[in-house]
Amino acid sequence: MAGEPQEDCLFCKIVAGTIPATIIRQTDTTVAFRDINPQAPTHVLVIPKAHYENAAALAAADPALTADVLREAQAVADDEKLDSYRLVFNTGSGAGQTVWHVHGHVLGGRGLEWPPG
Ligand code: IU
Repeated sequence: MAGEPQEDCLFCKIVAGTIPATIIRQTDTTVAFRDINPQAPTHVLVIPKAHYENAAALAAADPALTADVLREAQAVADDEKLDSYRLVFNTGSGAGQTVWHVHGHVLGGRGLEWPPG
């Protein structure tokens, strides 16, 4: 069923606490944790606790939860004292998505070039 935990999903396991992560924020509906392979001084992933494959699936199923994720991304930026940051939702393997549980990358703390690679 949409939103239900998936047995083979690493981020569902982080939500469940069965694999480790450096969690920096948590709400009833979301978790924010540091990326294990940081690409910037601040690199935090914000995820809904519920399992959706990507941002579009999340938005279609649960607009309020989508807003929770976006609000938490800003809260991470505030906590990290970032006055600018990039929020990225890689969608599809061609765009670099490797984990199929929607996650927003909050990247900041250095200059970020445009266009991205
Ligand atoms: P992507 O957009 O799907 O490529 O992002 C997945 C990210 O998840 C990537 O930056 C990994 O370094 C990160 N990550 C993590 O932080 N902890 C984990 O246990 C695993 C991946 I697996």
